[in-house]
Amino acid sequence: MEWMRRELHHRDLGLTDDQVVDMYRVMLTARKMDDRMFALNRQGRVPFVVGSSGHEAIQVASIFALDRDVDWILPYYRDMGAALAWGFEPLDIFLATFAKRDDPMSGGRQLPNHWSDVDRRVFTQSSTIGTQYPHAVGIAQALATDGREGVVFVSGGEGSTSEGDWHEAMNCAGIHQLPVIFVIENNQYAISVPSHDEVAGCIADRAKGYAMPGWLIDGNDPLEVYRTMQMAVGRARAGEGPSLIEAETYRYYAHTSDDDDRLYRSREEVDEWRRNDPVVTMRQYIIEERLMTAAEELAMTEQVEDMLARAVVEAEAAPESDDPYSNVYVRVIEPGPAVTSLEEPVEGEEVNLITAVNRSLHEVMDRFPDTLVFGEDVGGRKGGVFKATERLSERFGEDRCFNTPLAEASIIGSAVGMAAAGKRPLPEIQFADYIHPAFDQIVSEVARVAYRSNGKWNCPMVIRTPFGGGIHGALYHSQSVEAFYAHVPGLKVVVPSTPADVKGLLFSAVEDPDPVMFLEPKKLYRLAKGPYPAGEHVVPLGRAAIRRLGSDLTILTYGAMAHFAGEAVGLLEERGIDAELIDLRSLKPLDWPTIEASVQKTSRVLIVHEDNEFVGYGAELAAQIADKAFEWLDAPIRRYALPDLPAFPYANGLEEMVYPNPEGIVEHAVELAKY
Ligand SMILES: Cc1ncc(C[n+]2csc(CCOP(=O)(O)OP(=O)(O)O)c2C)c(N)n1
Repeated sequence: MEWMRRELHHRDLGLTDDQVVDMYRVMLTARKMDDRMFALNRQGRVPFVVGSSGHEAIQVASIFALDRDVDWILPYYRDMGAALAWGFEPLDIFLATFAKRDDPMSGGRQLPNHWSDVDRRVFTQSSTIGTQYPHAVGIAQALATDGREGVVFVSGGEGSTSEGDWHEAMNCAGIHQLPVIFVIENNQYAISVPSHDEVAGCIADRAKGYAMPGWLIDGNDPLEVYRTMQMAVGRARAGEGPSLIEAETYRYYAHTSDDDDRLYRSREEVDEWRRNDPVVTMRQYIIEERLMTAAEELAMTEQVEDMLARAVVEAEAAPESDDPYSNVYVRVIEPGPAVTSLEEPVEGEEVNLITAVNRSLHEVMDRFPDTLVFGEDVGGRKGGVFKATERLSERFGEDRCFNTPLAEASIIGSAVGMAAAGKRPLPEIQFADYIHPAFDQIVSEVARVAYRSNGKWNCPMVIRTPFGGGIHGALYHSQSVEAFYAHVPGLKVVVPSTPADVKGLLFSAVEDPDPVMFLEPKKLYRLAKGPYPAGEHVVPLGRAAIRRLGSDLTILTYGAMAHFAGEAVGLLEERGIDAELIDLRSLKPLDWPTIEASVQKTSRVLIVHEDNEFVGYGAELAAQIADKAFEWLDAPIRRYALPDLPAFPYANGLEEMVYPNPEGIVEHAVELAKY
């Protein structure tokens, strides 16, 4: 391997002598910190560390090209140099390494090096490879929409470019020509997988396909890094769009303290790369250029080492982390008093559910100027496959209601970034059946932002999606997904079943600081009609509605089944059975007091939903009732739900055989009442 002589001079790039010395100081600090961290790990004082040694040039010089007052950064776990250059204090980094209470990034909840700083626009990172890229795009989209200043820097290893999130984010950044700089630190391995088993062709070349320039550079040369970043930053600030930089580099430590790199690379190879050690060559440059004398450099090294030694002592002595509970939600909704009567009837024009969705979106966008509505087919004149977003683009502009590429992970991932940058996103997933590619973004990112940043960041958004069967949508247009998401701490889940509840719950969801899954039973889009209240109408999250008062048994349900159960209770009445019907509306948080009061009154419970019975949402209801209200029961808790089938089959008659219906509800209720 031939290492090229450096041909660049810092003054030609507009860097002052002091800036170059400063750059070197940060690179040196990163290297020394790494050495300390691995030493602490070997001494058994910290359980896990991730190294950055070898990457200092690409990390530190990149940041020097940015504006720390307006730009945003999303550095990945290996970016110690970037973090230090951005202004993270070594003490804070050591507090995170020791996972102490005062770790400002996560309060000891995350592994070390998961950067986060709300004041300095460093968005909280997870450990999931690649998920940060759509976040960066969403932040840039928010900045562009508002005409705000700022460039977004996002980095990752070459392995991360194999993830779909990376491609989706590159595509989206290219489509909108957003001010994002993708920096790929290609250190030749993704854990043990060499880059030739990871990447087909050249990463930088992929930029062309996403309508942006791509540069392949020596990532160990800080001046080359700085020069390339200057070009990328210049483009972004001038509104010329995104850039991709692939920086060839190498890591000197193993992947993490848990990895044994002798199993996949030779000492000779490591030594060869050490001949182009960015810290060593930068030191040579500084001395050759007479920016410092050797004695001054030695004094600087000692000073850095002293400072780090003190930071380690202080961090190790700091109080332990002791709070695993807080910040799952930004707003914890405490259970209210039990609902024991019917709601006051609402007044308004009679509309169907889809009209209510459309009208509510119009009202919400009108009321909250920071809301954005987007998804597949939602923009333009079409206004969604169900017309839920009809005329929103026309009324509020294509900046606030727009089409996205067919890429669910990036629809949700970019919403995370928009929320981080102060917007209230309302992403739409066209059918719940197609939400699965976004599962990772919803579960690992959206739901955890508040918890993992110890409450420093939140992720307010309303994810709307039509779900459920009964419309001959077959296996891929009739799935129910509520159980997947109700299972996830950090999410709230609602299912409206009347036009009035659509409006009331949507306003509550948009005003809530936490992410809300807003599941629309599409069977009811045209079937369910009811008054749409004009003016202020809010249905609080966590409050069920009693649709019929009764004393013989309680039917617990939601969504389309609330509608069918409404028919069933009429039929039951004819048979002399007085059923109470509870429409849960809010699956998480759950209105337990209302359920409990009803069970105490009726002593019999039938749970109805169209999702699978096995580990369905009803299983949780049944478990809670058995657990907390067992003494009140006079009969086993019954469930009426989809058997263990993958959604509803298409052919005439097949769906009807398994889709829960009013007659089936009656049958189950009669049997239960007789028990
Ligand atoms: C989605 C996902 N899959 C797998 C992992 C486990 N994992 C952690 S780091 C890593 C390799 C990443 O390599 P690369 O992106 O090249 O970055 P590097 O660590 O080399 O800097 C893997 C597979 C993960 N964290 N996330």
